[in-house]
Amino acid sequence: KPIVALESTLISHGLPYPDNIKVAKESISAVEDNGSVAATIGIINGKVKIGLNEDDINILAKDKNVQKVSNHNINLSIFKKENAATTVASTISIASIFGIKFFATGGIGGVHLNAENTNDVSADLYSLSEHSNYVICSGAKSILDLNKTYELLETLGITRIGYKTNYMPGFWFSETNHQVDDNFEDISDISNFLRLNTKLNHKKSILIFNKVPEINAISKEKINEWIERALLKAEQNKINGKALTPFLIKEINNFSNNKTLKANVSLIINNADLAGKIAKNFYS
Ligand code: PSU
Ligand code: MN
Repeated sequence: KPIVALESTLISHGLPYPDNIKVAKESISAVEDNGSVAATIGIINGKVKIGLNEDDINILAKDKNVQKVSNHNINLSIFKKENAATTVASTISIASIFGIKFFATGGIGGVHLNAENTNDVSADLYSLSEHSNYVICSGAKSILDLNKTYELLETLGITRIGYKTNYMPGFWFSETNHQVDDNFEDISDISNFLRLNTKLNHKKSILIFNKVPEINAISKEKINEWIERALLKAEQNKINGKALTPFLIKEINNFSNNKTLKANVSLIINNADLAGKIAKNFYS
């Protein structure tokens, strides 16, 4: 069936209330308007749920104690019967168990800036290489070292294709200077390629890059300025580990007068829409 998995960390930790509720709901509608089925994944009272309902989404969007779980700590939230939101890494781990191939998100995690000193590399990259999901995203988040992220994707055997783009997108900005492995101009060609991959039993994920809608794209120069300010603040406040990504995004939303938030909202829904279209085409 054309099922598209959606993650929940962007609801709990990526976006402020009430934008997070709007994005969660509109992403589901975007998938379903294309004839596919949306399955938002998260953990409610220690139970993994595939297909969060409105009440579940409200909990993850509003409750202050929601944990952010990746592959290393998801077991603990289940054990402690917590409410928890799944990242790209843990969402695709769960989706894979149940044979859900498609997954849409905003931007994946990756190699952080200054990773040569901190070793902070998102588990998203390794999870993508351990599973064979088809992931629609706008590249990796702008706050990361996108050069190193691009290279590590290649090293890990993850195919990077563009939908109407020759370059890997930069999340809030349209294009990095990193060439995609191939650019596809239409959805049926992407489906054909993914069908072949399924036949080949290719064991790694495939990233399908979709640019932020043009009217909400921000210049790379502006973004880099905000990132520098946010990184400085993170260092001063000794923010690290799983708190770093949400902290940086929040700070930059402030610096940008919510321009980045607007871009983030629009690209997530746009990616859900494309995922709904590709999944529908793939299974028909
Ligand atoms: N995309 C967004 N906002 C987010 C995230 C992605 O637009 O908040 C989340 C995803 O859940 C991703 C996670 O898996 O950030 C990466 O966190 P970390 O760098 O700690 O691995
Ligand atoms: Mn990290």
